[in-house]
Amino acid sequence: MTMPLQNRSAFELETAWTPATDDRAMAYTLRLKNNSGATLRDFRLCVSGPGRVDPTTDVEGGAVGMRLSNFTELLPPDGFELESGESWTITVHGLSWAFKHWTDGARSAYLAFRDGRTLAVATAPTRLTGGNAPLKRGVEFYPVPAAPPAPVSIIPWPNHVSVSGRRSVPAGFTLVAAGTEAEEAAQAFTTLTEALFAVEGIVRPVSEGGLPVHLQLKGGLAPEAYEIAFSPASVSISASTRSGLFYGLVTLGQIWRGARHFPDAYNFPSEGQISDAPSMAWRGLHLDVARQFYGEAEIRKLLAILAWNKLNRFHWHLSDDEAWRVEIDAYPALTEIGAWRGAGLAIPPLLGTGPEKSGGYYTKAVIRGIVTHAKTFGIEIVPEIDVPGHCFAMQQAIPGLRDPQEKGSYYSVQGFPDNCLNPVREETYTVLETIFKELIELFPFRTIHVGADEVPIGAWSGSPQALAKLRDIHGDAVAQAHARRLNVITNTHGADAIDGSGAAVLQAIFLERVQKFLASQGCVTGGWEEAAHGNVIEKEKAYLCGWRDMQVSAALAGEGYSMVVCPGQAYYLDMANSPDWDEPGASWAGWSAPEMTYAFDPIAGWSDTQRANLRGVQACIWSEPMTDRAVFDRLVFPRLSAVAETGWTKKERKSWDRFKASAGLMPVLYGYPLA
Ligand code: TNX
Repeated sequence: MTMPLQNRSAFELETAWTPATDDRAMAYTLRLKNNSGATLRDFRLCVSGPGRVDPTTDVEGGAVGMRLSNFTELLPPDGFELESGESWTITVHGLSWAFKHWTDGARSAYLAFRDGRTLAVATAPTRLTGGNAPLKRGVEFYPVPAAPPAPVSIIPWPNHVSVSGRRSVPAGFTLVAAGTEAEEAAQAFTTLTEALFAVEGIVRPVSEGGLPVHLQLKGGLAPEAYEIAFSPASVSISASTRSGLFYGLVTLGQIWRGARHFPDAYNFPSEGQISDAPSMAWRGLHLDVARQFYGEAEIRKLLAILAWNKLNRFHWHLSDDEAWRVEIDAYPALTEIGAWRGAGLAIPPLLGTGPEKSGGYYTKAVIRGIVTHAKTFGIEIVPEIDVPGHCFAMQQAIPGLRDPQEKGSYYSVQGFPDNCLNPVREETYTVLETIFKELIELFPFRTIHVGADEVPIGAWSGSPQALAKLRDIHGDAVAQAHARRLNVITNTHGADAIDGSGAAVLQAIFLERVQKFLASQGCVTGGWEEAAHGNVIEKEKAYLCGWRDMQVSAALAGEGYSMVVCPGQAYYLDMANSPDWDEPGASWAGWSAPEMTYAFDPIAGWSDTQRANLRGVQACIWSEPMTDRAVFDRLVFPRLSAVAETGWTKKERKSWDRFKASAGLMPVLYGYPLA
């Protein structure tokens, strides 16, 4: 069919969600409207977005064609023609999980034809049947009250504040640094304020009215601790490290911004002291750049935002089923193939990306620059290569990884087939060790996160090599039981619990070897909590991220694992802000309003022994619902700062009212206003 030059609305897709009731199944309705002026025939409608059509579902009005995770082709009946001005309606009655929010449904759609051509379809956000509330995206507005609970604006709140007096707000600060550390801290703060608030001129010369700020090292303070002393004519900051001086400057910058922008509400003190130190050593943010790609500029600004929140770890999720994002010299195909999605490519459009080739990766030069930039801001970067599960993209790029005799299929919770590296094949380790060596050279923090999450219970159940190994270790019965899992779809409604299964035994073989290898290179190994299965990793050379159930994190801490806690129900910033349809975001772990994230105590009820194994806290941004940047803003801010305050401020000094009164002053990544 030849179409005239298209404008985007020649084809439109409207989708609607009707929840199940006692007497009616769920219904996900997709209505394709042809406004093109020509008859449409011989086409497939391709959609993607977080929600997934159940492989065994009933579909009215059409059929399900090719399907991979959330990419779905919908096929009209044979010989079907869609006249201009007409609509084609398909109703799907089975999904892997019920929709809850407007970002759950199709976020992109296109028409595909036999000759490989595609045509864009304008895709409206999914509507809740009967609902018409405006859909939320963009940054929530947190007004500064006329009389805030605290006289100075600081997030995270310091542990001792005793300031008084009031002076007119200085135009900015002139940094007076004594010694290398102080000079570096002054330079880092100048870079930071330029990245976040260039026009404000927080750092400025005396000739422009800068108030002198003296920076000096002083012995005896904890690594990130600092002290600030105010006097009418100057300020001085002392710390025992460069990071401490830098954090003192951040606090001072925040006080200044509060008083500068809201002079009637916030104060710039003329007397008194602040002395401060973090309560947790690891204060992190995890970002998934596989599901959606974020370019260098976005990462750099995000790192500046972390620094302004006194967060000091960036966990960079560089690989997943949907993409591979880091340049590896030994395997150029990883980025040539694995970094891109599109119609006709090895990885189809997913999670709202369109038919055009889209995606990207970080070159080694870009990574080196980002690592240095982060270090300037006191942030260490932990790269994650998610193995042995979540490897669909990697396997597309390096096809020989599968056991050649392997047959049948198993599926991951996100609906990817056979996405796990095989633990009993030497090729797996040859490839991985090569990749890790290149990563170690790029990331000087020498901490490598290896994922280990969400391996399906049927993983490797069709691999003769894996089954033979299971038989060797645990006997025939265990191997046979595992073989019976082949082609059994297990986890469409949630991740499999694999503890004690054949898959867990095989995963443990893998992790033991990978962790030993990383230790031999002088590296700490990070893993998600499932890396504890089989209890094979050396605890003193590893840490785990506890993400599902806080009891599991507490128990693992009790067993001696060093824990970073990032509970899905409160610290997963992809979860929606409320249960309402008009909110964007995911729902599998529930929802969390900013106040709930703020109030959440991740170590409530932990014993002293368990607390001794707490490394810290981490917010996690998973990117499935981040199909537009305004959604990112809505989901991440100010909950990121809420987690930061829990990591820094002692529990008894936290106050939501005080936090809320300053939250509107914190920087955001894109700055879309709430719409
Ligand atoms: C679970 S958390 C996952 C991710 C998803 C996330 C979405 C974890 C270790 N695995 O693959 O992106 O849920 O919330």
